[in-house]
Amino acid sequence: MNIQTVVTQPFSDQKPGTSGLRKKVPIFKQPNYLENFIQSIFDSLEGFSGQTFILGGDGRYYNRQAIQIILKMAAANGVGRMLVGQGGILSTPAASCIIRKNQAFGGIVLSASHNPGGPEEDFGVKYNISNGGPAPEKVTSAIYECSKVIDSYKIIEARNINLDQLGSQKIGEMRVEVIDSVADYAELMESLFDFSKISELLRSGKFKMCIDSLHAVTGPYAKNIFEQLLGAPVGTVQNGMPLEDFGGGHPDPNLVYAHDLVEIMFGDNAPDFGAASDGDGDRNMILGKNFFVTPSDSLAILVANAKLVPGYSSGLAGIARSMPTSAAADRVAEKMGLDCYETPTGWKFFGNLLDADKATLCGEESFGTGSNHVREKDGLWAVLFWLNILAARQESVEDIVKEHWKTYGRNYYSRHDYEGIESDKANTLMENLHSLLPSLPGKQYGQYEVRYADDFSYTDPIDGSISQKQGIRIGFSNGSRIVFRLSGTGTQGATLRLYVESYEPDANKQDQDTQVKLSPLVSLADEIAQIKNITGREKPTVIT
Ligand code: VG1
Ligand code: CO
Repeated sequence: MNIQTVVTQPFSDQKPGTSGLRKKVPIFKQPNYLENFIQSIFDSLEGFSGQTFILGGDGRYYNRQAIQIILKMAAANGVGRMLVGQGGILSTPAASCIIRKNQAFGGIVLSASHNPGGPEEDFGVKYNISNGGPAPEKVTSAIYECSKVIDSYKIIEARNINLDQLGSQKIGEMRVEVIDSVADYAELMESLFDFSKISELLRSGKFKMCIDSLHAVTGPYAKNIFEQLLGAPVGTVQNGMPLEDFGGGHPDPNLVYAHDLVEIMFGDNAPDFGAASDGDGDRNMILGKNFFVTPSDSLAILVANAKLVPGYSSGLAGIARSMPTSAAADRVAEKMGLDCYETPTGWKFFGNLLDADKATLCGEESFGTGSNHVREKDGLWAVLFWLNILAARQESVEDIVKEHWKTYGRNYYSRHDYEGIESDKANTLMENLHSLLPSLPGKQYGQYEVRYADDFSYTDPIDGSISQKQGIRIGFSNGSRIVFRLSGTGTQGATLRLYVESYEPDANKQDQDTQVKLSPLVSLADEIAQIKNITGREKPTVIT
């Protein structure tokens, strides 16, 4: 075996964010940049010699090259066996599934999720631990610490592996198994949902749906599950071929970036059901005929209807949502007598709750929903959950949501993103807000009286770890709330996220336009945080 030890110097910017290390491709392609980070992962781990790891990505530009480098480094670092998705493809939830199924030591997932791909766009690396979930903060901090002092990395001199051919190959002493990217995941889905009932619905001819994979990783998964296993007509999955640049699009399933699907679902003769997922397949957007389901409502509806789904019909241990997610799910949990946990943004915070069986379903406002079946959020899982509910209830998406609001009240909800603002302006805005916090409680702004104002801090109920500064929340006495935080996944400047929520229990007032309903709160958010003044932006980049 020809192991080389290559001398290197640390890069100062390899601190993982909300979900892994994300940078522009030219940064990742600098000599030693990817290598340093991968070596830092191995340096931070103990006891992995001879063990199994999982490797794959969302197929974006640089995926295949990075995989070849990582395979050679893994072999040089003593990994025993590496399972790689065919063609280098693994969706984030499939990677989680495969780590768990094979009791692997961990996995490396190459993705910048919903960020664009291409030679000048984004690339990313995430490390997942043996439970299949994103590395918790203590692991990512350890990786970062290693990246600051690294002086060499190990790599083996070997031929490239053929990533397209299924089966076992060898690099040095390490076995590389190229595996079917879809099979294990599809099998898991089949074990959770009533495939025969869903299939009946999809074949009935009375129900039409459209799935948009946005030229990202879910294409092969969606085609296999919906068109082959469930018998939906060929063509149900659109933009189903993963492309290195996602066809020039932004693989983010929201009303702005999934415009092809939005046009179809809000056009004449719209299908009954529509869904899209993101670059790495862990997000979902759910649409009905001329109807958008907010992700926060979606979580609440899945919880309320879980008894209709075989994998969850025996009951839920509890639920969890990220702090900026609306309280819609809390209202269901309260009625059902379930514990409801509020965590910081990012799926890594759900891992301990899922492992300890404190929560069964989890969700984030950012189009993320999932359960204890894996340790990542899962886009197609959410689509199947919805289809299972639709097949069981035989009602439209819109009727189900409106019925839900009648029972539990409606949490009007919206997120306003200001993307790519200058970092120092974003920091000034957050610092100003921070210093205002003590003076806010009790203050009256028109009809709104501030009940609390704080910077969210979370103590993990399982391991006691504390995560501070997770977003500024201002709550009002009428149940409304505004939240401010800076994104931890962007690669250019800063992204300010403003989350606005207002609760409406009166069934006669649940049909208002969301932006109209929330506009007084949005103005108030601007008044308190001085968004326009400080950022110079007249309006947000994306509203969902
Ligand atoms: C965003 C979302 C967050 C999500 C994260 C990763 O983070 O707000 O809810 O968990 O992306 O999702 P931020 O820090 O930019 O707000 V994904 O689909 O990128 O793995
Ligand atoms: Co994602």
